[in-house]
Amino acid sequence: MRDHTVTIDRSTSPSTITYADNFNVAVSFIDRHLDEGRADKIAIYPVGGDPVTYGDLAKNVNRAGNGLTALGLSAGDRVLMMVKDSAHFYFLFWGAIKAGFVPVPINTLLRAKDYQFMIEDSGCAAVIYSPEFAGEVEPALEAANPKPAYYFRTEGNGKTLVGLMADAGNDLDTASATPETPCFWLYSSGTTGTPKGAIHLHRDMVVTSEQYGLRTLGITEDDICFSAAKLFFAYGLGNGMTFPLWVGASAVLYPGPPMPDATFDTIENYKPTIFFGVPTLYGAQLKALAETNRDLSSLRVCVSAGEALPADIFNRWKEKTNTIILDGIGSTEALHIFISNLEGDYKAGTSGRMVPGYDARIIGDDGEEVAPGDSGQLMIRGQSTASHYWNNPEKTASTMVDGWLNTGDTYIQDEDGYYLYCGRNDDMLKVGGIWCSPFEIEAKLIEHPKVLEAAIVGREDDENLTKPEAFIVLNDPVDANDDTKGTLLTHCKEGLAKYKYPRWINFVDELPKTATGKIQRFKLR
Ligand code: 3UK
Repeated sequence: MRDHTVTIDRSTSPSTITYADNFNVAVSFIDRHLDEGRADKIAIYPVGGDPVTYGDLAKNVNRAGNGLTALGLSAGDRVLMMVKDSAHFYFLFWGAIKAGFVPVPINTLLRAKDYQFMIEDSGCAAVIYSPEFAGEVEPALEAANPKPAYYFRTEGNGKTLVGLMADAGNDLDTASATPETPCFWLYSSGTTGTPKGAIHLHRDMVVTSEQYGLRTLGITEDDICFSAAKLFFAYGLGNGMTFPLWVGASAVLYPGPPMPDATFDTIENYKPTIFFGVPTLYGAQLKALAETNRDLSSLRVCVSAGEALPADIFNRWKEKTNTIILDGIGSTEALHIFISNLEGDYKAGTSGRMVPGYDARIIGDDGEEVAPGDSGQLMIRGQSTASHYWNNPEKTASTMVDGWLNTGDTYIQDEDGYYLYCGRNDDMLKVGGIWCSPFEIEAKLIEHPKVLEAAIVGREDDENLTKPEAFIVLNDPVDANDDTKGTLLTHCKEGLAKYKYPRWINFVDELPKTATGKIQRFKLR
């Protein structure tokens, strides 16, 4: 095989992937398209900006890589990027990889103290950020000790990425690497503790793009992908960048907050064929669609991840838009979705079946695989999982065990073989000695037309026994009264096992959530 190439055999399931010994993944995702005649095809539609062809993309990736090299970075140096969804994100990410540096996309919704932690923890050589995030990034740089050698904005006055690229050449030698060389990091979202840098290898994006993007979702060159989840999430990175690039398709990038109206405008204007969202957004979009009609007819399929998609949202979306939402579970450590529904094989309310190339085990308290139909800890194995956490041998040892990744989730494989999410291990409740899934109660409450969102946490009763407590956001705040409480209690008692109804109901204006939109139940406890 030539240097930096990969061969794929699709006659097998999973696809059989063979890498050149000297393999830099930037060649597969960027340069390959020039050889395959796509130089004039649009790779990126930045909303409000000029489209970027595959030819422009390859050239600008080279310029960014040359610019970073000219700064004086050394092989393996980390480049933290707080960059909005834009063509610059692509240029910087791939330019760094092709030149032998390690990009670290960072959540742009965080605060200065989070950034300071990541700057110090990563020991990065450079921090490059969109001007929009200067208000949080610059105080972090000010406070950081040690400071990175280089830090500047993507665009604007003074030293910038744009300036660096303008002074750089169009040709760049590809840095040597192997499929197992560290390629990029992602900080895990840290619902419970400090963020951990998950180290991903050159092969990881190939695996997710091939086994999930192509084989599971069936993305083709003719698709246009639009991800409401941002590129700095592992979920968005696949949806909005690596999956379309892998097959020579196109991505629509929206730089702002993904509110329902903005996502609808983007869909109407750019006519994407695949939309990637999260359950909370689908819920908010459905609420908006009750008042206005929007043309979503370009969509052939939608995807949901990040938290379990309630069957009720699946059903209402299907009724309203005539498209299905494929729920799948992924994680930062696995890089993308490893259990998923398919267009031709789905079951609402479940995460679906294994993605080709991944294995799962559901483990009981005794460390052994549980009997079919019983719940336990979900462990998964695949070729895209992070090799380790940066500077965190204890977390690495407890999460990555003998090649298996402990997801931290409780799952059941149902009688039809679909994987059913039962909650985070730490969120599961024992009620009357029986496991009780907070998610199941929430899904029941959300079914009710008066309920917008709901969260269930464990609360101790007079006898110090844990019982479920509900925090509910109503569609209309005027319903916050005892009548509604009674209605919702009856609704739960009718639809759930007896012990599962919420013993307390609180109406709240909003639920505490992580930047990724997951409910922070620990804050409610
Ligand atoms: C939960 C789900 C039920 C689950 C992610 C797709 O969410 C992603 O990564 P994170 O590291 O969180 C991982 C955890 O989130 N979760 C995710 N999806 C589902 N629970 N049903 C789902 N469909 O607790 C998991 O362990 O933020 C999602 C692709 C890439 C990702 N990184």
